[in-house]
Amino acid sequence: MEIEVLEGVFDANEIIAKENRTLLDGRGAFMVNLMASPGAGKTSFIMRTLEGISGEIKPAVIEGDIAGKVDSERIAEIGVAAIQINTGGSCHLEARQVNTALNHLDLDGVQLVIIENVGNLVCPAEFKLGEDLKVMILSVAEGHDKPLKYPLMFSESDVLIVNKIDLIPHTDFDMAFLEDTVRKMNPSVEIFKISCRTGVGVDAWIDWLKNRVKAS
Ligand SMILES: Nc1nc2c(ncn2[C@@H]2O[C@H](COP(=O)(O)OP(=O)(O)O)[C@@H](O)[C@H]2O)c(=O)[nH]1
Ligand SMILES: [Mg+2]
Repeated sequence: MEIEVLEGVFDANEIIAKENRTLLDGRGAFMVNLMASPGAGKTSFIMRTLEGISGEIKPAVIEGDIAGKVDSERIAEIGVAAIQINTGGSCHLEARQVNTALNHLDLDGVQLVIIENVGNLVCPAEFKLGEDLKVMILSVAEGHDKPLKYPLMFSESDVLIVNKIDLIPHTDFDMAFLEDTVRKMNPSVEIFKISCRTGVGVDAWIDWLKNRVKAS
């Protein structure tokens, strides 16, 4: 019985995710669903990305958190349209919340919508939002074994960002093990190794993203 209820929830979510897709297609906008644990560097990564595309691609940001509006305020401070969704306890965003946010944002001329999902390595991977691209971040302090423990997000993501590589000398992080494990689960995944602190590796991601957005 419980399984039927869950399937109903996923089906209903998927219908609205398709509506989001239609809404964005009508405007020629590309949408990224960014997922990671709390503290992996999602907001820092968004700030670096906004800096990298500045003057070329017009962005808007949807911030998902259980509570508070710290992150959307950080984005708005640099003059980018941002809207905060508070899930009030839920560990992931759902398509209907993104739909509400899209309808509240001024999408005039916007080419790229970035969603910062709620910090969690499990639930966000289960809910489609109508995105073009699923991007996940793993920060090195979390450990190279995480794909073995949280396989869904690693196998569902189109892009894996390995962040905080500046901290590698202080950890036992095994990059070769990580890459090998992830590629076995997800052969087509794009992997970028970066530091949002120092900026190392960010340019390769920005170039790749710009091509994807322009090709869409
Ligand atoms: N050393 C280091 N710290 C980082 C890096 N990226 C983010 N941080 C720090 O990690 C913490 C969490 O970052 P934040 O972007 O808020 O993560 P979020 O919770 O995933 O949005 C902050 O103190 C950031 O300054 C990085 O590449 N290297
Ligand atoms: Mg954040």
